[in-house]
This record gives sequence, C-alpha cells and structure tokens, in this order.
Amino acid sequence: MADSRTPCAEEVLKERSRYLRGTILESLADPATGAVSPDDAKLLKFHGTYQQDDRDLRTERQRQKLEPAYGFMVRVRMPGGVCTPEQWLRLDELARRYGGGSLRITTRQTFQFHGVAKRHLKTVIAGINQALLNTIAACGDVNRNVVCHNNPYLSPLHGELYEWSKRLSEHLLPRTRAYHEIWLDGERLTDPSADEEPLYGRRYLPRKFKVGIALPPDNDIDVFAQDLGFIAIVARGQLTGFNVVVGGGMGMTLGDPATYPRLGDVIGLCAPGQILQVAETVLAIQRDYGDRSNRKHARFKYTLDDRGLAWFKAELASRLGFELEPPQPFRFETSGDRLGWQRDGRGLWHLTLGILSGRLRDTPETEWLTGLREIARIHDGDFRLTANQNLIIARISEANKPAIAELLARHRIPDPEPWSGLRRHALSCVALPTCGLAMAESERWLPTLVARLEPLLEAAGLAREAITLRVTGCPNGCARPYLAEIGLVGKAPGKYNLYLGAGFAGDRLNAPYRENLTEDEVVAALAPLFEHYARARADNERFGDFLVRLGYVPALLAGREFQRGSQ
Ligand code: SRM
Ligand code: SF4
Repeated sequence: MADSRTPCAEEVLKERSRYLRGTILESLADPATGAVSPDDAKLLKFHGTYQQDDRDLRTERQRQKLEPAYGFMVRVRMPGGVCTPEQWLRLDELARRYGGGSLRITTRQTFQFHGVAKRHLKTVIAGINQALLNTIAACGDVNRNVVCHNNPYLSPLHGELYEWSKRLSEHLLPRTRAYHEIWLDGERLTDPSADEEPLYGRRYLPRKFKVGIALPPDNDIDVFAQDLGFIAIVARGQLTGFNVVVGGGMGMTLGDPATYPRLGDVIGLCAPGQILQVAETVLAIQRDYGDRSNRKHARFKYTLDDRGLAWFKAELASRLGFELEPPQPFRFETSGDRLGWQRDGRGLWHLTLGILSGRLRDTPETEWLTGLREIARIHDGDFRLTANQNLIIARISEANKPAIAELLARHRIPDPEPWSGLRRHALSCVALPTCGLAMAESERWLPTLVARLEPLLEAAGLAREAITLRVTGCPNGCARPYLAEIGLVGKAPGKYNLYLGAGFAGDRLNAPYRENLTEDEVVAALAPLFEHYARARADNERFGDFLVRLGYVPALLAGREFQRGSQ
C-alpha cells in the first residue's frame, strides 16, 4: 500500500496542518492584508472557502500598487440541494450584507457566496451554521456535497433518496474539531494532534471526491461524472438497490493527454442498506491508492485506469467481505430538469425556475433575490437546488399558489414556459471575474451566446428542441461540458474549443470538433449543423446522436481517447 513516490507539497501541508488548523486563526486576525497566508488559503478549502481576487480589478490595482481586491468564495454544504424557507431567508440576508448581493446555485446543488471580505468570513460561516447548514468539506480533498435526484413530482421515492444523500454526506464528513474551533468558537483542544480522523487520516484524500445519487429515467445529477455514483433501482415503486458507478470525472489539462474526462463504470449492485459501507470502502481504496505525488493525476478515475477495474473490484470485494450483485438494467432519458409548474399525485405544486448559470441577484430586469425572499416568507414547502443550476420551489399548497404566482410576476421572475429547448438546457460555470483558473468568460458570456444561437434554431424549426449546451471558462469542466451535446471550453480570452456529440442523457462523452473559436466562429460552426440536423434527423433523434451518426464526431465512451487530436 505504501507509495514510494515523493508526496507533493499539498500532502506535506495537510500532514503538518494539525487536522486542518494550520495558522488560519492567525491569518484571519492579521489586519494588514485582505488575504491569508498561501498555506492557510489551501487549508481553508477544507472549511468550505476559497481565497480569490476580483480579476476585473487586477491590472488597475497593480498599477496603483495596491494588493489585489481579495474576497472569499464561501460554499455551503447542502446534500441533495434541499433547504427550508427559514434557511433561505438567512442565506439571503448574509448574501445581501456580506456577499455583494448575490447567491449562486452551483452545479452540485448548493449555494456559493462570492466576494466575502476576510473580516466578515467568520460571521458568514457562523451565520450559515446558525441556519443549521455548514460549509465543512464543501471544498478540499474530501468527499464534497452529495448530489441527489430531487424532482419531487416524479416519484415519491425522492424523500427516501434524499435521506440517503444526507446519510452519505454525514458518514463521509471529516471529524476534525478545527472547524468548530475556528468558526464557531468551539473549545480549543490543548493538543490538536490528539484530534482524530478515523476515515481520512492526517493526509485526507489525495484529491477531491464526489458522490451522487440518480433516479432513472432522470440523470439530472450526471451520475457518470461522479467519482462514485449510485443509480437507484426501483421495482413496483420500492427502492430495491443501487447500481454502483465508479470513476467519473471531468477535469483535464489541454495538451496533456495523461488527463481526460472519464465516464464512470457501472460495476455492480448493492442493497440500500449497504450504501454507506460501499461508499466508505470505495473512498478508503482511493485514500490508500490514489496518487499523492501529482495532483493532476490524483483523482480516483486515474487510480482506476492505472490499476484496472478488475483489480478494483477484487480489492472492493475483499474489503467489503462480499461481492456486489450483477447490476440491474436501467435507462436514462435526460440529464435536464423539467422546467415550469407540475402537480403531484397529492395535489401539491412544484415550480422549477430556469436560472441561467444559477446566478441570483437583483437586476433591472429581474429581482431574483427580492422576489425569492418574498416567496420564502410565505412558502410552507421547501426549496430545491438542482445540479443544472435551477431552482425548484417545491411542495406549494393549492392555497398558496396564487400568492406565489403573484410574487413571481411582481418581481419579473421569468416564466420558463416560452424558453427555447437550448436555453432550458444551458449551463455555465462561474469563470471571470472570481475564478482564479478561468481563461475565458463563461457565466457572463452565456446569455449572449444563447441569444445568438436561438435565432438559428428558430430558423431551422428547432426552437423547442431540447439540446444541451454547457460552457466553461477553462478545461476543468465545472459545468460538466464534456457531457453536453454542445460543449464550449475556454482556452484564452474570447477563444473556445468546441466539443460535440455527447448523449442527451449524459451517458456518452462529446468529442473535440473545432479549436480556438471566437464567438462569431462558434456561431458559424454551429449554423450548418443545426440546419443539417433539422433536415436529416431520424424520428426523435437527439442532436448529439445525429452528429455521431453522420460522422461529424466519433462516439466517445473512453476518456483516454478524449485528447487525441486536440491541443
Ligand atoms: Fe469546479 C476548481 C467552481 C463544480 C471540476 N471549481 C474550481 C474552483 C474552485 C477554482 C479554483 O480551484 O480556484 C472554481 C471556483 C469558481 C468561483 O469563482 O466560484 C470552481 N466547480 C465550481 C462551481 C461553482 C461551478 C458552477 O458554476 O457551479 C461548481 C461548484 C460545485 C459544488 O457546489 O461543489 C463546480 N467542478 C465542478 C464540477 C461538476 C461536478 O462536480 O459535478 C467539476 C467536474 C467534475 C469533476 O470533479 O471532475 C469540477 N473544479 C473542477 C476542477 C477539475 C478537477 C480535476 O479533476 O481536474 C477544478 C480545478 C482543481 O480542482 O484543481 C475546479
Ligand atoms: Fe473556473 Fe474553470 Fe471551473 Fe470555470 S471550469 S469555474 S473557469 S475552474
């Protein structure tokens, strides 16, 4: 089990951090700078926060010899994306006071605050905890927010799956008391090295780890992009087990073929009651065998490809003490959300709002935050964030529906009903100005891009056709662009690589099509494809399937093939 390769700097830092304490308290207390020390910035991720700076202001501040405009991104841990109206109101208040008047729904069903000043960090994190939520393990080399199918109207199984997502999240949490000491004024251990991490150990995982639960026919959490996925198997309305999916992941580095997006493999079936043990054991195998010398090669997907699935299955069975059963058949139809009003069998209403890029802030066009705050004040159901960056106002009673509809109209919250199929299925990552890794715009570009593509679709008679579009500002893949029928990945300011042909249900990767395109070139590249699709598609044929059938791109299932031919 011992790894003879030299551990990378992050491994040494984690090991010496006294279970994630580092010198965070000292860094927070230093009034001379809006930043923390570089090592503490790395450790803070495990506490759910990233140090960033406003990249729009970088050059000007440099010119003025000022330090960068530091601010912290704070990510909430919210398994399954469910929160109550009371929690909503608390997060809304924190966002208005300390987060620049914005909340952002992420592609893992949770909220992020951006631009929190160092001096407010503790107030914000403590405030989130007061709302009975927290931020621990929302980032860092640990299990991240557990995502879960959450369309309540599709199945009464939602509640059961949601419970499993919460239990998974709890079960895989770090146990260090550093979080309570730093953010919640918990009693300080006199000897922090006596703290404990029974599952993770002192070095935690080699890299981030992601878990999700899907309920066919919806693959709305992109189960094949998770390090560890569970596909719920249902017979006669009862949950009978979970197909176990291992080794998904999106991130890659352009021009480095040793890195690639990878679809998870379905390796077997476990009983519902075995899910915690399976998750813990898979995570422990990655803890013990993941590459701790090279962070670009440290995700679980590479451990699997390096050692092989047969090795992994044998290791898993030997640690579990039993073999998984053969997987059960399943079929996914979509990776998207069903926007609009839906009524369930009990007469409750659910409204799924489409939110481009998941950004909630008041603008002259739409008072997102104000409108949703007003709704939270009268709503007696719950809110559900989706992994497609949308929002479900769930369990609205018949009596409350007119008042909620009135508030939506008053605050000009868009009715997604007339939206094009492309707009309904568009995602983008944050990118500029906050993301330190962005090479191009993403969130701020998406509305323009969609508005330029819609007339082409309209002209081709495809306005209502559901087509998945995902944009990211760099190849790390935060909006899972390699699982979109149209994926655009930022390479340099104003330049994108175009990937085409993923499965509509997120079950096939797309493939590189064109590189280094400007916005005009993206539009020009897609126009003839839309036109050809409209003219020559088979009955019910999806855009991605059409592009593969006509040979525009190959059908890619194996991640290792992905970077062949791309720069
Ligand atoms: Fe991500 C890093 C934002 C989902 C793959 N991601 C980042 C950072 C923290 C940049 C950084 O390291 O400095 C971004 C912060 C931007 C900002 O200003 O907020 C960032 N990732 C996001 C979010 C907010 C995108 C969004 O638009 O919603 C998502 C937060 C999810 C959450 O709530 O936990 C987000 N990131 C993802 C996903 C999608 C998913 O998990 O389903 C992926 C692809 C799946 C995967 O993990 O393989 C993803 N993020 C990455 C990577 C590439 C990891 C790799 O294996 O190579 C990085 C870079 C890294 O870790 O070094 C990254
Ligand atoms: Fe930043 Fe790249 Fe992730 Fe977009 S994909 S948020 S640019 S790391």
